[in-house]
Amino acid sequence: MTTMPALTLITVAPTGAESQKDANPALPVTLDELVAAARACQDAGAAMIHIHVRDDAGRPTLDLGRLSETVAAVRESTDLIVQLSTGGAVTDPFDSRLAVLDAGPDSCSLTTGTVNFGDDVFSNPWPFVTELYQRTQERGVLPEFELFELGHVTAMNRLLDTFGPPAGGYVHADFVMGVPGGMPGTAQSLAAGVAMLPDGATWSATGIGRSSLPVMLAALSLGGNLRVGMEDTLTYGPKRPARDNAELVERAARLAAEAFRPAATPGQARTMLGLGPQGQE
Ligand code: KMH
Ligand code: ZN
Repeated sequence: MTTMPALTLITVAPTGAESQKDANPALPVTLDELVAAARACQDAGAAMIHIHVRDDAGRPTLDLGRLSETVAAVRESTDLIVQLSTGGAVTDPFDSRLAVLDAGPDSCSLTTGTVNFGDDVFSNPWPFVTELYQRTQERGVLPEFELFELGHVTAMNRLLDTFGPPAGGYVHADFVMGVPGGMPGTAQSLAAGVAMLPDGATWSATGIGRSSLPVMLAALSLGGNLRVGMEDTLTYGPKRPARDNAELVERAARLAAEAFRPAATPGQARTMLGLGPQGQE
């Protein structure tokens, strides 16, 4: 029988690259809004934050100055593990996505393959994936393998077989489920993906839109960790907009506590993921 982990790592993905404030005014797009959301989410039980930044017009950007300023501001105000998106928006060029590591995050997302993304394509060709992975190894940045479909698990395993383990030795993955074009946000597909992970890997899962709650419950029952936030869903339930990111984190922490796997503090999460103290990975 599989032993359940004692704690649940909760990651908040507060902004993303796809939504605008007209869809939900609580979406944090300025630096002040992002830092306020980060603080509230830490208080609610988050230990890690997955960050996309916006420009002055609220559009997604990978501007390095803004990314660096954001990493510093979130570290100044919280103890959260700071993860920057290297996925960016579907329009972002590969060189800007690689340069995200120059902003010095604790962790970065790393999607291991291309996937249809609604009407668009989220492009992750193998040479880009291998270059990004090797840069994380050189810089000592923890990659979070973002897996949108089962083939991405195969590609992650190929990456590990070819280039060896991540910096720090821990394999951490996140199943992003229910994207139109990716794997469905169901317990069945999550169980299939988890069965393909290497021994000892830690993982979280998130369901886009209405698959948020089914994926959360399935992840808890399979011993996984949780990602929630307004990057993935702007609603709390049917026809009920989310009050803010903290409300989504509060629910995740409540369900984790009910499963007798309470939310990990940022310090406990750092130990779970083999990270050193803040800013010293
Ligand atoms: N915005 C999506 C195209 C990531 O952050 O690494 C990609 C994404 C994944 O959100
Ligand atoms: Zn993202």
